[in-house]
Amino acid sequence: MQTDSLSDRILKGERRALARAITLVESNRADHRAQASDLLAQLAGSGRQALRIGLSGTPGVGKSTFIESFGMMLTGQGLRVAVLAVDPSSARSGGSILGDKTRMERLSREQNAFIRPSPSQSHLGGVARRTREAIALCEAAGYDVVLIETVGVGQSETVVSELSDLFLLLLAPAGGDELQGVKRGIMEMADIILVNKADGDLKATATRTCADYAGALRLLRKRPQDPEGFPKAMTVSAVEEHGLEQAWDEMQTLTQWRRDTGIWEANRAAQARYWFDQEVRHALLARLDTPQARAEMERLNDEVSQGRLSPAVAAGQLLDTLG
Ligand SMILES: Nc1nc2c(ncn2[C@@H]2O[C@H](COP(=O)(O)OP(=O)(O)OP(=O)(O)O)[C@@H](O)[C@H]2O)c(=O)[nH]1
Ligand SMILES: [Mg+2]
Repeated sequence: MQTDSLSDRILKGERRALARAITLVESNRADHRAQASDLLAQLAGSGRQALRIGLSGTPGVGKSTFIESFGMMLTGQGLRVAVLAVDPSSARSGGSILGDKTRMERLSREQNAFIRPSPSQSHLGGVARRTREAIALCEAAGYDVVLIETVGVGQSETVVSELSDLFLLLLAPAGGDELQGVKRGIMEMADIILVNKADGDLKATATRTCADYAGALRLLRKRPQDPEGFPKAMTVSAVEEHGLEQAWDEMQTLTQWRRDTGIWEANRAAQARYWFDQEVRHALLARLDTPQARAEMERLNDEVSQGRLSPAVAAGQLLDTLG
């Protein structure tokens, strides 16, 4: 495959080239990895940056519906929108991916939109790297907004928040009891909480839920990355397309403030350091996963279990053989 022409086509914003490049970064084949690295290196100088928006929410809260409505609103304003999904677990079946395609039917037909369903599950480190590289490709292809969706299952929120400039938490209207159900750590990551389904019979409950979360957010420790009034909670209806423009206004206000204060750049720099650290750890673990290392570990295991070596000394010997 000629990565040269592929990079040209990506820079021109060709969606098929972008899709092919993402397939390349998702591949585990060594020759594909090498091509992907070349390609990313060629595109690194494009200087293009998108607003990266992470979006999390429990199954059925309306993530797909929201992305479709919100994405349509953005493309309606002339913006180019890419949608990526992070799914580190096997929780999502193939059926849901098909479901997403039908749910995002309008957006998937939109010229200025690019939708990439989540690749099949793998370990979190692999997913994070592939998503990071896919984001870089979307930015080089000139997308203005990259939406990164994840289903709220715990660890994947951390990955997504470490990949995004803004983190949205989508919640459903609920009684007061369920407020406790959102883990504090996830609340602390949110820049904006959107209580979806604020329509029809659910509208009053959604308004109440929103007020509850607004109260809960005020109780959290103030974060340096927030101006007055953030993080905030708002109601939206993805189906009736209410509140989407207000939500977008708030996202832009927050982004502008963070850019003006230098927090935006500092956040990206901190994320780069975080991923560097993660990559080093993963690479070190991968070295334990070779036949030689496994055989050596097996041998040392016996020594340790028979009391001939202490665990610490055996570990030291093993690490020495890794070089
Ligand atoms: N009333 C109402 N229903 C909504 C709204 N948004 C989504 N729904 C409904 O909620 C259900 C789930 O919506 P999805 O968009 O598939 O939710 P999701 O979060 O993507 O779900 P998963 O992909 O399974 O995690 C569907 O029946 C939607 O029609 C809304 O704003 N109002
Ligand atoms: Mg969905």
